Order: sequence, then C-alpha cells, then structure tokens
Amino acid sequence: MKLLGSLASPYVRKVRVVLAEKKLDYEFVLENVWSPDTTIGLSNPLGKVPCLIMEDGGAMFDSRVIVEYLDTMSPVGKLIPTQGRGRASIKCWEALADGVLDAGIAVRLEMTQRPENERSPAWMARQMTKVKNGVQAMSVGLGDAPFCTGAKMTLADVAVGCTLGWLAFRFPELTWRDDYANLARLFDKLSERKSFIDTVPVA
Ligand SMILES: N[C@@H](CCC(=O)N[C@@H](CS)C(=O)NCC(=O)O)C(=O)O
Repeated sequence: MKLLGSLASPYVRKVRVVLAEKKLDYEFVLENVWSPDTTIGLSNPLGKVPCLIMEDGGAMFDSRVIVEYLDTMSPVGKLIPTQGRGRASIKCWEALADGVLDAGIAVRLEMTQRPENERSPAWMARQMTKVKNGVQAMSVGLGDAPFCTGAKMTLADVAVGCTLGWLAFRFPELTWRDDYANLARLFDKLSERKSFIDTVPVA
C-alpha cells in the first residue's frame, strides 16, 4: 500500500498513527497538494490528502474511510468495534475531533491563503467558536476516564490526539492545556507512544 500525504496534515497523521498501531507496512509518499504541479487529482478528485493507494492500484479516501478499512486488515490493535453503540460512539468522537480540525483549518486557510482585505473576521470567529466548543466537549466527554471511551485506547483517542497535536502546532496561543487538565493528561500519554512520536507534525 502507498499513503499519499504530508507531514503537517492532522488527517494524514491519524492514518499514519493507525497504520503504526496496527503494524501494517506501507510506503509513505509525500504530496504537496498546494503545489501547482501536484498530481493528487489523479488519485483523489477532491485534491486532498490523505489518499491510500491499495495493492490493486485503487485509491481510497478520506481519512475516516481509510482508518476504518485499515482496522479490518489486521486483528492487531483493534481500534473500532464492529457494531453497536460502542462503534457509533467512537465514530462520533472521530467526527468531533475531525470537525474541530475542519474549523481550525478553515481559519488557517483564511489567514494564509487570502489577502488581508478579503478575510472575514466574523466568519473566522464563527469557526474558532467551533474549535473552542469542540475542545470543551472533548474534555467533558473524557472526564476522569483513562481514554475517551473507557479503559482502552481506540480510534477516538487517536483522532483526539491528532487534533490536539495539530492545535498545539498551528494555534499555540490556544490555552486548552491550561483549561482542560484531563485533555493535557491524555495528550501527554498518547505522545509517549511510538506511533505519535514518529508522526509529530512538521511544517
Ligand atoms: N475530510 C478529509 C479532510 C482532508 C483534508 O482537508 N486534507 C487537507 C490537508 S490537511 C487537504 O488536502 N487540503 C487540500 C485542499 O483542501 O484543497 C479527511 O478526513 O481526509
């Protein structure tokens, strides 16, 4: 398998962490989707990473579909239950973590890709509210538990860890570590894992 991705993308990181936790072999191919000569469109018509190229040459996206597929490829380090409320709960955690990223990335793109006079402060504020409310919801959901859905690490923790790591990387001014000690504790614990150490975001 080949994974097309970048070293900064939190969605790509989520897939890389899952590949590492499940001990699956793959080739990592760097793809700069913002470069004028990117070829990502040949594999993903949406022009986004991550994109997984499977053994038969077929392409798969997006990150939620890829991690779900990868979890079925090996019984090692099962991250998503196969059915029921537990499964839905973990997918909902992932939707929350990815939703915070979607809002945060929208703000970052506004700040980095748009001239200052074309930016909308009201729209950026709306997105930042989603980021802050989403992080608060993560803290409430985690409570005093060791991991997002209980005693065992699942995809929920991988997704939350990648989101918090990206916020620390791109929005270091946000005070989630001070505001939510339980998220800081979870993040520090995840950050000790090889899968997280090997995928720390790089600009
Ligand atoms: N929902 C997608 C989001 C992927 C995404 O937005 N990736 C960004 C990099 S962080 C990208 O490729 N953006 C290029 C673009 O929006 O044109 C997923 O989970 O894979």
